[in-house]
Amino acid sequence: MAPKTQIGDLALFGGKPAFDATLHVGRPNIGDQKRLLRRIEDILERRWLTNNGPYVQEFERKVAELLRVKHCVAVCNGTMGLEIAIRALALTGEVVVPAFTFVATAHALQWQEITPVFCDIDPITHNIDPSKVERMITPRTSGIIGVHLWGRACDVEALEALAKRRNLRLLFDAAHAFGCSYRGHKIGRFGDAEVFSFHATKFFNTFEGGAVVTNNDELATTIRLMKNFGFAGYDNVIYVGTNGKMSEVSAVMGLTGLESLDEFIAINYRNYDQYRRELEGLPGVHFLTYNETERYNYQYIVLEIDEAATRISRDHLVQILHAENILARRYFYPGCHRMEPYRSHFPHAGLLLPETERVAERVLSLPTGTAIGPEEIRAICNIIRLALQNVEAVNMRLESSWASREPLRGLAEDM
Ligand code: T4K
Repeated sequence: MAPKTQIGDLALFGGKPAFDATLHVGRPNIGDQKRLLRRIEDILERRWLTNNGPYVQEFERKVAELLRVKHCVAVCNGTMGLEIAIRALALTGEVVVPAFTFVATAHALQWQEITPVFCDIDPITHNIDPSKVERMITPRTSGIIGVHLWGRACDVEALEALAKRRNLRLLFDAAHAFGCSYRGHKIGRFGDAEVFSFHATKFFNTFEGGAVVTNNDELATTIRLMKNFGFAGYDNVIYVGTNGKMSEVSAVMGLTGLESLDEFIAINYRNYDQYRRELEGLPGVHFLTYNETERYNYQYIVLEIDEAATRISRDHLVQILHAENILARRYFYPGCHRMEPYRSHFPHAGLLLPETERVAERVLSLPTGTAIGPEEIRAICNIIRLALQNVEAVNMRLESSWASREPLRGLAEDM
């Protein structure tokens, strides 16, 4: 692929898009297809499709072993995992959560008429700031949910100490953190429970799916009952429950993916490393940093665009990339507190969330995973470099397009 050399080559300004087919941030990783299909044939022959089938049991066993945690309860998606864990922990009233997360974290509470109380983040880690949690606690607070955003662990020690001191339950939304560690231990054993997402867009997926993991025997029993309508045996319902079961076909996708887990992570790391090297030295472009002593899955390539230094906004950069068929995402803009119903419930929440608001204006996620390779990454970085190194000319073109009211190609619907 020939590199673009002048801004007239950018698709937003009339050039040919760099890619004919769209590059996505959440392109699924798929393990050994033959093994997967053999397992699916086996499911069909056995005619056992769901309801705690043998593959789900094997998947739960293998995940628990991998994470060195006592219990893994597989569920149909991460959101349902959160909802069930929240209910099993008997959370009520208010729960402190970060606003800088995917909206499912907040919705899992609101869905059960529990109020998410949004807490600000640490601007470096993007995770909930334990020093700000305490002031959000009221007599109605029953728990805290930390989110290990981008797979980087929360300050678990500080949150555990705070939860203990204030007699609160502590749950972790570990949707991004499968395979990652905190102080040398795989994420999965912390707080009262942790919840993973195995959605198609996660580096490890079960089509749709998730898991609640815990070392608490009683909690695990409750979660198992709740995900299966509350059945404690044939004809015996002892809880209000829901249908949160993982199907056999999801479980075999998971079992097959587990066999390629190290390879997925190695490719994600290779991609991360290439992006970092190719964009190195661009003023105002910051990469997530990782602690060399921990393990990560590197599933999100997250940049922070500091407009004061780049002199082009994150949104204009996204627009330039979209025009090239590079579907960069603004995860997690604009923050849960600016989405409904929270925006209406707490119209001034942003005043207490300055770091969340600042980071949400700057973040940009780029495509990665097994669906792309070094050539695509080189082309993406070439476009970013070209735009940022010719920022004055780019801004002039953008301004004249606005002035003449020409619709700009590649403008995302919500910009
Ligand atoms: N907590 C956190 C912190 C989370 O990030 C999430 C989910 C949850 C909880 C809830 O877990 P789940 O209930 O989802 O298991 C996506 C995912 O749907 C969502 O799972 C994920 N976080 C979130 C960060 O990203 P969207 O609305 O951005 O998805 P969408 O449809 O725009 O897809 C993303 C990109 O991936 C697109 O460019 C298309 C591409 N894609 C998508 C699918 C489904 C593919 O190429 N192939 C596919 O099969 O939320």
